[in-house]
Amino acid sequence: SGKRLRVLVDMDGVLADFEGGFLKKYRARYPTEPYITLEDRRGFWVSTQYGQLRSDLCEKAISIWESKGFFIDLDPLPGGVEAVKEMAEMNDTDVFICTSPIKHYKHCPHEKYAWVEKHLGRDFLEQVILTRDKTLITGDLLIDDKPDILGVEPNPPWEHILFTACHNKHLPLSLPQRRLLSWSDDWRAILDSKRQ
Ligand code: BVP
Repeated sequence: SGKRLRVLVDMDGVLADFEGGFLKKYRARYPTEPYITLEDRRGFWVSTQYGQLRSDLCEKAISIWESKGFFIDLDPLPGGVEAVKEMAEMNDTDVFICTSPIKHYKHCPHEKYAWVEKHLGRDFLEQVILTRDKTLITGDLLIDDKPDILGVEPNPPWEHILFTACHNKHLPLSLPQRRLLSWSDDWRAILDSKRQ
């Protein structure tokens, strides 16, 4: 009963393993440079932490995700593709993938669509939203690993569910924010809690 539930699901760090893909390609390209293990990652911005390690490593980090093949090669995070497919099959439920492309647009937007086609199928391309400002998108839930999701709309309609990632797992939860620890966690209960 009631209206349909609209779920927005982030891509990098929620469906696609951005951090793992980054570290693997960074170490392959810069084998003699220092790096930050996933255990030691802090803060959403990889480039910021690498810049703190040594200032020239900021641009070396950026060179990795600006390279052709970076986004399409990202591995799916465990259970994410299956969860999104199951969600999309649920009654009265609409699922959209809501992701921010990098400003270096040569490869990223194309590869994000290609990743969705590869892992979720061609029909799922209908569900892709590329935006740099997620506060403009309406929905009931936004499942995202970024702790602070800001934009021009001061009161976004969605509830942000913080998806746990290597960079945010030590953060104290700013109440009343809820977390999804992984796709093995009870995402169905979170969806049910928002149904009318
Ligand atoms: O396209 C991703 C990677 C990029 O920002 C986007 C985050 O999208 P959402 O997950 O919020 O949808 N990105 C960029 C940088 C540094 C840029 Br300078 C970074 O450190 N981490 C990161 O994810």
